[in-house]
Amino acid sequence: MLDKKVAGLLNEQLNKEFYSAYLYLDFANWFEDAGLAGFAHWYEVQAQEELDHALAIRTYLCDSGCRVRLDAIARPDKTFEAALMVLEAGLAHERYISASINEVYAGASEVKDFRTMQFLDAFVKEQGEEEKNAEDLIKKMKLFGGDARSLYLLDKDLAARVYAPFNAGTETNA
Ligand code: OFO
Repeated sequence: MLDKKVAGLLNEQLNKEFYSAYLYLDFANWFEDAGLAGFAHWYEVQAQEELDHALAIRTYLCDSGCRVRLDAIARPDKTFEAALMVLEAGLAHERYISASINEVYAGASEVKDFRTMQFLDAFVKEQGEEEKNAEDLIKKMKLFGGDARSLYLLDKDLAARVYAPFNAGTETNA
């Protein structure tokens, strides 16, 4: 059985992961509308990964004897005038999620819940990678986004992203 506060923090994180999936699908919709199908695909894959994160937390909570609560998912309400703004919002969101994961980790550490800390290690690592991916996208857009031909090639490049299931060591991802 998990500490009540740790279980609550994990449940909140689960809902944030569902929101992340929703947000990235909204980004994908923006790029579809802008005619950049490769960027749209990239964010669709990202949304799938976010669902993996949510499901991994759900499995962990269930396996720990906790009742999972699903909250309403807020409607992504940002409007963007340029692709770079979308990418920058993506980086800001990843930084927010990293801070949130760190808070859950700190909560687990406070009550010496080493099992939960170990479970979260994969999330801490994943956040590092996702922040870097978001930063790289911004750099590429700044380098190539101003030229139509280069943007076309970058879009093609992003269309090649392959979905790789997240493995947090839970049954969902086995
Ligand atoms: Fe859930 O991986 Fe980043 O946000």
